[in-house]
Amino acid sequence: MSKRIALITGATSGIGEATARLLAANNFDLILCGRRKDRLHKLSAELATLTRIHTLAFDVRDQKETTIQLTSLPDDWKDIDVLINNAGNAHGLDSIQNGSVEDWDAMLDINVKGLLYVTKAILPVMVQRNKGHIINIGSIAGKEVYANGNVYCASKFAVDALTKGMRIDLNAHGIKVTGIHPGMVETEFSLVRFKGDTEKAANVYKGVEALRGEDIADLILFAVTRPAHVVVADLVVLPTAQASATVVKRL
Ligand code: NDP
Ligand code: 8X3
Repeated sequence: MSKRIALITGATSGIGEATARLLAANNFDLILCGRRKDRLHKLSAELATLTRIHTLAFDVRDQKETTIQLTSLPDDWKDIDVLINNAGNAHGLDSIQNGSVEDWDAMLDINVKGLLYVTKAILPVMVQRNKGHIINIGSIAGKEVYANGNVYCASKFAVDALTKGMRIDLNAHGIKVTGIHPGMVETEFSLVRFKGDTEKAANVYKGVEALRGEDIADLILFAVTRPAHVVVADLVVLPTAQASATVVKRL
């Protein structure tokens, strides 16, 4: 199969970074996105020995900037085959009565509206070509609500609904849409959720062999390498030690 182009949001860390590494080694040219330019440049330099890399630094909350960056790609980067909507985070873990509006805005603006802004900018070319594949990274938090998860869960339930809606609306255009919903993955996720508190972040994974970014990258590679007539619609993936959002066997 000839090389395809994949765009990954949130490629500077965790699941996105692991996916960039795996796809670079598996016949994909890559557009890597994130806000941290230093990390984008470092990853780009590393992966450029394997494939063509283009980097874009922007904040998915900024609709204007997102649209400008994604619609002014050079001609040889415009035909994006795979869009991986991965950028996102939890901000805070508070009850609804104690939650901060700033955290709520961050989660809804990044995880939901940011995903929509990116998708809107990429879709016209996919629709015109009548082909493409969108992978949305949801979460077990988009399948089950847990204590203090409120707005993060709502944002990931929205990702689940948008994934289903996209699959229906894009059906006529032959565009595949996949939802991948991980449980605990040890990345910078908890560090962001707890605003840089390394101890709280480390406690989340204490006594558990959590998933790694590479485990999710593996599923993404599986989904994007199925034959043309097959779409992986919806995947929930948990560490073996996790039975649900809150039932976790710890050593
Ligand atoms: P990380 O914190 O390691 O990575 C998050 C990525 O998102 C970073 O590359 C970050 O890049 C990017 N990002 C965050 N905010 C913005 C923004 N405003 N604009 C552009 N990019 C942004 O976490 P994960 O790899 O774990 O998270 C990736 C996805 O997986 C998220 O959607 C998360 O909700 C989901 N997920 C994670 C789970 C986990 O347990 N870790 C479980 C289930 C789902 P930068 O800061 O450079 O902009
Ligand atoms: C991250 C998984 O359940 O820790 O989406 O919020 S959870």
